[in-house]
Amino acid sequence: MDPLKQRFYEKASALATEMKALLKEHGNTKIDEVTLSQAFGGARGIKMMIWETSQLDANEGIRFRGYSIPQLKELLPTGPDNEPKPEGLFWLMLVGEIPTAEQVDWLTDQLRERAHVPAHTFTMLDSLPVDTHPMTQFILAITAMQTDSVFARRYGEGISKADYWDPVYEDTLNMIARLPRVAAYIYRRSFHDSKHIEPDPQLDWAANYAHMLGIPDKGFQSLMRLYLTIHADHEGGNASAHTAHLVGSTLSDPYLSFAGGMTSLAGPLHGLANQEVIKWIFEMLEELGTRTPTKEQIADYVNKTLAEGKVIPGYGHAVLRQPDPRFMAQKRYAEENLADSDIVQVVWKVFDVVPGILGELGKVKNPWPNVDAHSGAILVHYGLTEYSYYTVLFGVSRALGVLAAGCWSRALGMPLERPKSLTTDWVKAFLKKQNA
Ligand code: AMX
Repeated sequence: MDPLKQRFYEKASALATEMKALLKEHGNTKIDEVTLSQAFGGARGIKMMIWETSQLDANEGIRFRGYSIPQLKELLPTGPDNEPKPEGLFWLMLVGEIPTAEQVDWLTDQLRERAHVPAHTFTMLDSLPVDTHPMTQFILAITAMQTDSVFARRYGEGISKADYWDPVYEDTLNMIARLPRVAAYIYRRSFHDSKHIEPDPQLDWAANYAHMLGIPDKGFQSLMRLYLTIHADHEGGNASAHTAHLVGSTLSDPYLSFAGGMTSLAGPLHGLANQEVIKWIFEMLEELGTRTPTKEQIADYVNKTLAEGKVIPGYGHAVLRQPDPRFMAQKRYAEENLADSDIVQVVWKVFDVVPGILGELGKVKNPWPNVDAHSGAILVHYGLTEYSYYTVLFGVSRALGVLAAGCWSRALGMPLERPKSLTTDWVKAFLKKQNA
């Protein structure tokens, strides 16, 4: 058994035993109560799922196994630059331990060895119209690779429940290894005449993805290490993670459950917001006829967007109540590396203007920027201007978290997820009975 798999098995077996004992003693302990507003309002805040890899605090933001993003920057092994390698974050999320540089190198090698994408995936992609949205291509490609699912094969052969975690681990590593190749292929066929770039075996996972996208700048490799780390996980309740968790709970294999998660990420209120932000900024600059708008001009444009009944993309969050630390990490990166970029400066001015306006509306619970408010401007700086591709980058990163969490779900024997739904008539009858 490989060392990561062995460590995961030890950790998961210990927690599975602890979990059984905990439920035996405290299974009837209440951890939450549900209001009608929550039932009608998108289940906000209801504690109803176990997700080991990360947890979100409304004010502090995301912590991966207890570590904040600034702490990870200090603790995780880095590339030749000072940015952490996402492989290290995956290790941390899977086994709860900060890996050594040697362990991360081992994982990079593993991913390199497992990176072969089945040929029919490319044949299928090439059969699609070239202007098919990159997220649609990504979801189809993940689904096409499902023919290689170790879990689906072993389930068909008749595997014991106790062993589910093992082929799920194999699918997880294989899929993470393959996603950069597939994602880069989609980018090159969509925007660069299908002039594909072979992987570079000298590079780590994130840098190799940057290389295959065709952006040689070392700064872009460094950005990709940061980008693929900070987008990896955001606890279990967000739409993409929750969808993957729900689909996986039916014992649908990791390829199909991750593809399901990506269909959620492709929505503009979730991951697609990263394309919407830069589209909104470009449209604003076009309408104003300048690349250096004043704050007053931006405020007018924000008010116009709101008056048209639209949201300001990149702002607001269902859980966060402060500027997203993932936004702040990208701001820090931009301040250190590309403070002169005019688009980056527009993002910073928007940050000065939007929270005040959204706050004034009185209904927006979080007027602050989320992760998607900054990423596009940095990508534009490095020449990745085709914004319909941005959510694919997010998706490649999100694989690290939701697939690691999927290993835990199967190792802990998590059951089929099946909450209760109600009709409005049921609610009315319930209230009538209560008030009688
Ligand atoms: N611009 C305008 N109005 C906003 C807003 C924004 N950025 N954020 C919230 N609101 C509005 C809501 O539309 C809602 O209006 P309504 O009562 O008329 O329907 C009201 O404020 C209350 O919403 P909320 O409780 O503050 O937010 P929520 O939990 O319902 O929704 C989110 C959260 C992210 C969907 C919302 O803030 C939004 O639409 N933001 C813009 C899209 C975006 O950036 N999404 C990315 C989120 C991060 C991610 O998943 N990648």
